[in-house]
Amino acid sequence: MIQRWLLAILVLLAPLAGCTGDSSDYEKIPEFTVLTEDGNISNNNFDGQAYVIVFSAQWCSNPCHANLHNLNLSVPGIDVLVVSTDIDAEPNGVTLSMWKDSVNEFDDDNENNQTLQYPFSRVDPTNNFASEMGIESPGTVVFVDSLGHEMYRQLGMFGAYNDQATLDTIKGIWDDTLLGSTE
Ligand SMILES: [Ca+2]
Repeated sequence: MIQRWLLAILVLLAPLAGCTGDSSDYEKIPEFTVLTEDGNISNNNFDGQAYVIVFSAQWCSNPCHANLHNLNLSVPGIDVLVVSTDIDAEPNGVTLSMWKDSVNEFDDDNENNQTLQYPFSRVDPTNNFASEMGIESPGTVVFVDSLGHEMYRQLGMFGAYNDQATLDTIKGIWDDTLLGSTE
């Protein structure tokens, strides 16, 4: 009787102990391939380095534009992959490069006018990376450490465009991502 009771507890605890496949509290993001106008990008392109994935879409201006520009204002030069969650290659006729242009125009009237160097991509409809991540809509930012663990997930806006507290928050998240998960 006692043994059966113990077994039940162990069965209940097993998924909690083994869910990440390693000793980290953070889960690895799934293997992925996304499509760009110049070819595919996959996990392998970021082997051994921390990076950020911005899930967005051609038709997402708020919070997506401010988040993208705040990322580059806060931590310029880091690797950021922009992914459209729309399975349509050109929603409303907007290509990936047209989309990138419109994101870059967002701050053209500001003193900190930027031209983002991030690759703009879209999910592969036959192997939808965003869905695998549980992301069904744009406006989500995921920070990935050098071992491929999801360290932080931002839903919606970090904060107002070019707001110093917001930029400091992003910097803190990135610094934690560089430190990585404890193994
Ligand atoms: Ca600009």
